[in-house]
Amino acid sequence: MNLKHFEKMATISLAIVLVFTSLPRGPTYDAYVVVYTDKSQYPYFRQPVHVTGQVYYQSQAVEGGIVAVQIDYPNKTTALVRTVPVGLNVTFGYELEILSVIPCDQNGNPKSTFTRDGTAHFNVTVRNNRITPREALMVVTVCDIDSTPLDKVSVQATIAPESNLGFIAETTLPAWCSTGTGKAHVSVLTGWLSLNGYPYCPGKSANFTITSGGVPYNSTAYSEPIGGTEYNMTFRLSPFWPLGTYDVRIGAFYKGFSCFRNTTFTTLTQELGDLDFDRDIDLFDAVTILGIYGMRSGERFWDPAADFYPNGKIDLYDAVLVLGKYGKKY
Ligand SMILES: [Ca+2]
Ligand SMILES: [Ca+2]
Repeated sequence: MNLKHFEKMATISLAIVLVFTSLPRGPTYDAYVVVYTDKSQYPYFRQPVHVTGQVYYQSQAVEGGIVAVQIDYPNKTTALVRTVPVGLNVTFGYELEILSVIPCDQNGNPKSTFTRDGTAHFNVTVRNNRITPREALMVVTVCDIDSTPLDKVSVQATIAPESNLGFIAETTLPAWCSTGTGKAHVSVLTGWLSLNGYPYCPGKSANFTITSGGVPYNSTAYSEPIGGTEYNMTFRLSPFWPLGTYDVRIGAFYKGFSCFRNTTFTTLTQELGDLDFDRDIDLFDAVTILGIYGMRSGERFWDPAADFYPNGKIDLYDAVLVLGKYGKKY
């Protein structure tokens, strides 16, 4: 290229840059996503955190998007990832899709009941529908019946064109988790949301049963509202999560557009036994725990926030903790 030609090219390039930067920019022509948590601060012991929001396209809240939610601990490592739909109509032609999530043993044989303080495996199959390879981050987040995250496993891999990729995720069910119907949620992302990843496709979940070693009992699985232009995701603060500020990272995908948003919430100190967070342990707290005495996880009046010695049951240990602090103020 001679110098004259270069100068001409440079002028043309500059003109193109000027034209593009002078076009109207901002939400009117872009997709964007908003996110809210139901509170900005939560008492730390096993409170539910509701994450909600909307995806906008051409200034309208739209249905049909998919939203990945990543919750990061105060130390910036990731606690959980979920992908939730915006409304019911999410049948866009996705590059990748999750074909199946099957609870199984370590060899992949289907198995749906697991014992607390043990492991649970999930056989996941993801398909690349495109004619070129795709790099994918696949995250399995396991929750108990109270939506308390129990474990998270991630696999990063290249999926060959028009091929399936299968893997078996091994997760740990802690000794304290609630028994009953748990869920394994699978997300397939372009990358971690902290690196501007977003979901390739809708998430997929599988139910399984957690027992304490005895005969499983019937419990009702939790569900989240779907429909309209809102997305919803609920999880419960784990009893052993650190106090501090958590990041809520959102990566949304709508008809070829990706968009991002972050918010935070903080967990607060709480005296165990104070069920109404009014900084004392009084008659109200005592009556409340005795009123649900004997309840098991998934039953009608079950409240994991009163399962102070977590075992999926409101029993003597929980009641003694409250009654033993009767009259205490903090
Ligand atoms: Ca109280
Ligand atoms: Ca208990």
